[in-house]
Amino acid sequence: MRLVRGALRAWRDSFDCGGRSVAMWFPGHMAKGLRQMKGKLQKVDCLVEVHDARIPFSGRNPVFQEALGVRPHLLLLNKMDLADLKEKSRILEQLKQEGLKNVIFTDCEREENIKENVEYCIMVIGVPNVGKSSLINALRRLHLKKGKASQVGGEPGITKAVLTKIQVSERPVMYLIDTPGVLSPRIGSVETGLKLALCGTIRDYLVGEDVMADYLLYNLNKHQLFKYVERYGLDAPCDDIESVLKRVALKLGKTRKVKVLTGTGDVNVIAPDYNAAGYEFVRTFRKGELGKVMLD
Ligand SMILES: Nc1nc2c(ncn2[C@@H]2O[C@H](COP(=O)(O)OP(=O)(O)OP(=O)(O)O)[C@@H](O)[C@H]2O)c(=O)[nH]1
Ligand SMILES: [Mg+2]
Repeated sequence: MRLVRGALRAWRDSFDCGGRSVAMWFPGHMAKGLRQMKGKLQKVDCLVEVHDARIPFSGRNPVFQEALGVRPHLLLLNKMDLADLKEKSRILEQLKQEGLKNVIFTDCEREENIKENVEYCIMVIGVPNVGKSSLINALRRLHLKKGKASQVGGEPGITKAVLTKIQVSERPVMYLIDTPGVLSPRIGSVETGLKLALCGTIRDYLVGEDVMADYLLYNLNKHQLFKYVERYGLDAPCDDIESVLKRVALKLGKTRKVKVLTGTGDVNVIAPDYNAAGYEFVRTFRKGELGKVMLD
């Protein structure tokens, strides 16, 4: 009942990025990766661009189209298990208007959702941490029953160079080329940057855990995803990040003892560790435990 009342409350309907600017989010290995990708293009029949299904429109790299657009292009929206796809047809229609007709949704943590490809040598491209290497490993496991060929990890920048081709199927013989995630050198807006950061595509410290946690809270409330209320023992949904992180910190024991000097002597007070709480909040969201989202 409390939740329903909360849901009728007015939440922020836009997010104040507080005068932040789009920081330098384009490390050197990405420029090198893009050069290597162009160099391999002659041997490639088709491109598979992997992107995060929670942000089908935000943060895709236009440079891929400019530099590699001479090959057929398939857009694979991965991590569908974390995305709210109620409006899938709207998303597909809008992508079609942008010229993207070949779009499939996948979940690389569960193999049955991986569609079969019929090409021979395919380059897998996309922004960091969307699941390019996971896709290659999952296809190889599925078709060849073979173990991991490409390293996977929960942080952006795991694959640092264009790898040699990896076989993923026997009939037809098919190879995939794994590539490093390459971010757009021109990220449109701070909000796009925040979406990319929440999806784990940009390193957290470049954006700041505090603003990411606040942007997450803004999104959860906007979409009335109130799982966080019960999980962290709040009385009702709340749009104030400091109050929420305080509850997160107390619930998870992320607190520090701080000595406070008063007129009558020193006292120890328990102070919440807001940074640690913010990190936990975002990490829990990334695992899908605060609900499925659509950030675009
Ligand atoms: N929930 C969910 N997680 C996924 C899925 N696919 C990949 N992941 C996770 O996403 C993270 C990134 O996966 P990678 O395969 O390393 O991503 P990448 O695109 O190769 O990343 P870079 O090499 O850094 O560009 C890992 O923690 C994977 O376990 C998926 O379909 N669903
Ligand atoms: Mg990788």
